[in-house]
Amino acid sequence: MIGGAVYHPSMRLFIAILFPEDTVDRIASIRDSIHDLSSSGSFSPRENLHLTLEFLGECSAAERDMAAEAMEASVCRPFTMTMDRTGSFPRPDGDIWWLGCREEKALMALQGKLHRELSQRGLKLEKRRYRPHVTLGRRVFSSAVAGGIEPIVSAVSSFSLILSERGERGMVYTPLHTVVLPS
Ligand code: 2AM
Repeated sequence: MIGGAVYHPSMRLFIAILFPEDTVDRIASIRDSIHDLSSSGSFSPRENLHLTLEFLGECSAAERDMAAEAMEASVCRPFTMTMDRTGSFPRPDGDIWWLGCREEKALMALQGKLHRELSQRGLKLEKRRYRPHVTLGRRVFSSAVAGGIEPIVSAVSSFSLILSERGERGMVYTPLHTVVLPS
């Protein structure tokens, strides 16, 4: 205790869909084709590929527990989702490259429900409209051309609360809590 203050450790959290291995293979191969046409960039390692449903930022242990509760309250049936295009956002220090997800009903319904359950519990959330995407690389200088891809259809059978920490070799993501969708 310093000056009467209680020390509350905080952790950077987000909620995401993690993909089955065959989907990760396909996403990684698209990432690699952009990488091969790039002079530089920081590309997401295979184990970090995910679709964020909600970014929570720095949270206390109590907020982490409320987030897990909100996740349990958002349970839905398993569904499929589709990734169908690449895109890039220009940045002066190199572009952000992503894989775009179709805004399908089941995916958007899960995100909407989760958003409401989290905000009802007082968690502070992003106000921007949700645009589902998988980040493939940052600070990328590339001659790759963004556009449509052969759609990747992936089964969603769970979603996870993930701890984000800066490791010696980049970001390390650790699932803390996973909700399995009952079929
Ligand atoms: P991004 O890939 O588009 O940056 C972990 O950082 C995950 O949370 C990433 O998928 C990231 O999306 C997402 N995220 C959303 N808002 C964020 C923010 N303000 N800061 C960091 N990550 C954010």
